[in-house]
Amino acid sequence: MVFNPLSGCYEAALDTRAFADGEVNLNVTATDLAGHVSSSSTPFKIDNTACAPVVTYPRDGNVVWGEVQVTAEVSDVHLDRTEYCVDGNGWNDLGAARDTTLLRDGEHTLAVRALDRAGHKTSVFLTIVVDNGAPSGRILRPLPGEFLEGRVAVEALAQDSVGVAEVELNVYRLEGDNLTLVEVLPMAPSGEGRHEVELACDELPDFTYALELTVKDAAGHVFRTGAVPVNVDNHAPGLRVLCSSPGAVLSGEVALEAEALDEGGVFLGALSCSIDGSDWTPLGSPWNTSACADGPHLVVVRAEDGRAMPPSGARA
Ligand SMILES: [Ca+2]
Ligand SMILES: [Ca+2]
Ligand SMILES: [Ca+2]
Repeated sequence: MVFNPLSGCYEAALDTRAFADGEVNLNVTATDLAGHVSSSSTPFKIDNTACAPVVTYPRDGNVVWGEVQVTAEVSDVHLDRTEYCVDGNGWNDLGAARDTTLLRDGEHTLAVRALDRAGHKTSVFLTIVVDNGAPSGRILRPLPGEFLEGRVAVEALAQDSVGVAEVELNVYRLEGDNLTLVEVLPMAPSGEGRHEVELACDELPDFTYALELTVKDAAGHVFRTGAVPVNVDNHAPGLRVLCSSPGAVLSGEVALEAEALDEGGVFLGALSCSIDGSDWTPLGSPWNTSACADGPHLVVVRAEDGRAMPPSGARA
């Protein structure tokens, strides 16, 4: 060591970078001309390395909701503290949970910084996506109570302030108030929030069903519409005239009777008849043939189901 007359001290430069970070002892020994020796030891800390925080949650681009606990790993022998900050609005201790419901849904900047006792400070920045709002949606078509047959395009609107992750159509068989799940169909986006799927009504027994839309967002929030009832009817009713046969000779008062059946037996409407092209009247009232001229007449009996399928007729 070299004596500095200005400071009155012996001095020597010490390059701490030659030592590992940590606690060290500095020993100084002084020897006089007579050979007397005196020494002293001074502990001190060396820290040449800045902290490097690694954020373990949330990760860059993660969708978060509710209360979030930011976690990070920091390796530093003289770590002072680790803090985080959202959108530059004040630093919080890493142990303090963040209530994301106080933030608007969407992208935010999360900064995490670690400080050591040597004054090193390192920050990392990442983007988080806050999503606390539930999605919404509705079935655009078919309409409630609509009669369906064959292959039907079901169209729905699904929306979320951040993003829709999944849209499904639940198909239930509807008996009274009882819903029995028949199938779940994933719906594909078709632009501007619209989603579509083809419903194979021709593979379903004729009956009343209920359609329900399920919309999920990336945060796992689920929205369900109410059940929309629809009627699947793929078959026109069948009809058999009981009172007469084609070409029969009739006289006096004739009771026109017929038997109608509809697939599933659920959508059969009233029977009606028309004589010689007259207006349709309910079947059941007797036909007084004496009011008609002798000779051939055309009797058409009609059965309708709820969908008002093209009539199935029988003639006499
Ligand atoms: Ca350090
Ligand atoms: Ca949402
Ligand atoms: Ca039918």
